[in-house]
Amino acid sequence: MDSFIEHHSNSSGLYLKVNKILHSERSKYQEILVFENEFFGKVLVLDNLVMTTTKDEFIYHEMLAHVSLRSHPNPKNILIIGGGDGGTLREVLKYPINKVLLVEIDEKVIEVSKKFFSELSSSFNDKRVEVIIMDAIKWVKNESRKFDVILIDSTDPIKIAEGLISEEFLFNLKKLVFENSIVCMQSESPFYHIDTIRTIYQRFKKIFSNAYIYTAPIPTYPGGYWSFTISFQSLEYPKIRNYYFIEDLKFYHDEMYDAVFKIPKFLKDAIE
Ligand code: AG3
Repeated sequence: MDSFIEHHSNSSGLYLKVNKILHSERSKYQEILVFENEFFGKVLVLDNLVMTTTKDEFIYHEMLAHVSLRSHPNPKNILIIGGGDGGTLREVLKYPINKVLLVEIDEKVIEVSKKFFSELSSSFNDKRVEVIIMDAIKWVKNESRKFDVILIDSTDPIKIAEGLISEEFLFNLKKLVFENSIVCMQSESPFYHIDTIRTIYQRFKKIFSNAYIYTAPIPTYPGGYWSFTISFQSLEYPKIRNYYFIEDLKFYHDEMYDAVFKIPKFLKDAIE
């Protein structure tokens, strides 16, 4: 294999030259591939979809974690659904939290990340982290702990992740939130997955009482442009509610907080 292509539609996609394949296996759930690309560094691919790369992972992980964590007055207990590469975990641990629980379906993703993406996965060694290897859709049915912030860091909502945007799952998840908890889900590309975004947005609004969308540029994801859907529940609207000092940020900073919620017209029109 000297090149990798992720098809974004029948006539477009992302091309990456493969310098070297570092790992390739079929886990119980999916095809896992890690290769080296000169420009993006190491690339993690699940079922032919690019999940993260050394060069641009900071954008996705910072934007998923910090917009939510900043919005809560005092985030102490955090839940991450998916996120087996450890990138979101790394960002969450930059806060003075008590505990973060990560529920990942595929332990092989964690293993592979520990081996090839130590800059993401070293966070698994932190004492505040608990990992449960289980399908979150099943797990949520029997869980009763509550969380201040819930981050859903999944693959595209097809195949094994499809159920994570279902009403049933989101209703079950609601048992695990306090009135002022924040729930945020990665919600795909405004260019390629507008129907998915609308579905997530509408369901969030219905189940968690309000929903907002914010976006970020992510070079290796479809359209180079990504969305996140967030609910503030009784907190009602986006606002920075804590100013804990956080180190080592490369993308997110507080001056951009309000701006990321100003979404383009085509996206605004499409979700309502
Ligand atoms: N999760 C969202 C990646 C979706 C990318 N989709 C695609 N390439 N079609 C990323 C997991 C990183 N923690």
